[in-house]
Amino acid sequence: MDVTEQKRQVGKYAAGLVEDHMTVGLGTGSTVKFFVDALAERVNNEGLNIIGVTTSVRTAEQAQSLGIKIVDLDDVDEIDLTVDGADRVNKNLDGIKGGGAALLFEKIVAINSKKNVWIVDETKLADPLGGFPLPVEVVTYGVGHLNTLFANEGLKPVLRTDAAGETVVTDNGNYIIDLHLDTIEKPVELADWLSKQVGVIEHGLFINIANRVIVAGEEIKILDRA
Ligand code: ABF
Repeated sequence: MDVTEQKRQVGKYAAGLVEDHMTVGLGTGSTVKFFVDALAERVNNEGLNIIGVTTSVRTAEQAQSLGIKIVDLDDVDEIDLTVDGADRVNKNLDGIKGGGAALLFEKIVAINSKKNVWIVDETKLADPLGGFPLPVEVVTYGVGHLNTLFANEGLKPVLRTDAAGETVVTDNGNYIIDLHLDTIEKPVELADWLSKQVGVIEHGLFINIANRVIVAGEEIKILDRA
């Protein structure tokens, strides 16, 4: 099964987890795109009655264009279920997220959700975490100095630019510095250190957040947090 088919498979599977009257967190990324498509089909064909809270402008645009009602996070008391993607997941169900530059709103939505489910293709599993740069969302002012601090710590920082070479600006008007680490042996320690650095808004280490990870394949694998 190719990766695109895997993404479609788990996207559709996750849409089946959504129940009537749920408030649903809608993540960001190419796998979640399939989830939102499948969820919209249920809304439009089965009359599934839900409201959505999104993690990026692009997910909001997709969901609204397909007829899913979207509200602001502050319009709901709590989110019943958030479905999101991930760039890497380890055996503890901790992950690297932010490849899509949406990590800040993803983490805000996730911590306001009763349950967080990640949908991933098989290529995302990595223990220890690694094989994908760790995104860090930073304020724009003094980004050069923060980059130097990361470099001096041996974190191999690269300010994220787009295909045209323009600096990527997040939905919240910030920059992303990607840390090109080989493996992350101590994610909790690194997360704590990053959170203490002045100028860091949020990082892409999602520790103790996912309750369940759905892994695509010939047989879908369901991994639950112990
Ligand atoms: C999102 O899912 C982002 O955090 C992450 O970059 C993205 C990766 O997943 P996909 O491969 O589905 O685009 O949550």
